[in-house]
Amino acid sequence: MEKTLIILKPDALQRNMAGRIISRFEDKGFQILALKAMQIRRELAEEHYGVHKDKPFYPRLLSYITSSPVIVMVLQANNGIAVARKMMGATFGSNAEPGTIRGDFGLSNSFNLIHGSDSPEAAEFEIGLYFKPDELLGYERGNEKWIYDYSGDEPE
Ligand code: 3AN
Repeated sequence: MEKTLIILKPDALQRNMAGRIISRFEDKGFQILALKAMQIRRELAEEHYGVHKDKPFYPRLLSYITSSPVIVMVLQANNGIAVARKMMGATFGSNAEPGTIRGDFGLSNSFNLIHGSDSPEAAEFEIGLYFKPDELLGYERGNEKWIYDYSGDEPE
């Protein structure tokens, strides 16, 4: 099972799309381990996007992500990082495939609705930025045994 940090960015909330995006992950079978609404402070955004510090789009990225509240979530699924990124689609709505979140909901080449961790290392780092360890819930879902096949050693 893999955890991933998902952020519903300011445009997702301003355009009233948060519920529809969360529903897609619920429908797919992801488990919500943590969820909160917050406004990202500049210092936190700088930590999160530090790898892009020298990119030309960095100042705009920071002002976008801090411009209005976001919803931050920790979601869990088998192979969850790759599955979530596939559901998100290519980085910008203008070229993301229909059927993906960005492909169905956006057109911008800057505002792109959602962030998802791109590796297990990034997920661990990003979850630590936004949540304390005791904010991640551990609970068994009633339908878990129908989301995966648990007849073997690992959920399939
Ligand atoms: P993704 O979100 O698909 O993982 P990355 O990791 O390439 O995309 O970029 C991280 C974030 O930086 C993107 N979510 C996007 O908001 C921003 N970004 C990337 N490339 C550009 C660009 N050319 N212009 C504006 N913002 C960009």
